[in-house]
Amino acid sequence: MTLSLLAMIKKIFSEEISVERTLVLVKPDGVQRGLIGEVIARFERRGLRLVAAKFMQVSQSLAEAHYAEHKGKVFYDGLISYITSAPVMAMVWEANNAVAAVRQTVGSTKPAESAPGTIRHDFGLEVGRNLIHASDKPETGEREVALWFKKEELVDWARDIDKWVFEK
Ligand code: DAT
Ligand code: MG
Repeated sequence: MTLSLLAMIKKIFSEEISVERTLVLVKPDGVQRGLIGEVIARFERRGLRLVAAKFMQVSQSLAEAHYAEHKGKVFYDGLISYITSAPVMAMVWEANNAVAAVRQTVGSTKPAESAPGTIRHDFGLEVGRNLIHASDKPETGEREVALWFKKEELVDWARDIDKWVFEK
């Protein structure tokens, strides 16, 4: 009896749906290589909903705030100079369980190890030129969206096709 109750609880949690927002950046190499449209097309066709977008030059202070968790690591200085070296396309995408879905489409951190069909695999070779950023956890998504966008830049909207993408 206790076991089946546990199993039921597990099942409920594993199928839990949460509407999430995730920050996506087309990094300077992606912008320079003309891949903004390619990246947007992949998320659009997967069914995610665009909530905000801006094309911008990243300041030193924003770069440092965004990558604070990596301060002190050997690649930190290179990471900051890379992200501030040319404009980025910053976006917020929304869906049920958006964070995991977007990370899956993005691929793993090192392009050489990411799965075929992912953005990092299909367009990249090196970790220091991995084209794209995506929030890694729902809490990170919330923090990063708030860091990069003002509340009034986030557009709450529904699409006519939402019922054909989302079951609930
Ligand atoms: P991700 O971008 O997949 O979330 P991360 O948060 O661990 O990866 O690191 C942020 C960025 O830092 C990553 O996109 C590229 C760079 N980076 C991470 N690990 C690295 C490493 N071992 N050598 C060089 N750059 C690295
Ligand atoms: Mg990360």
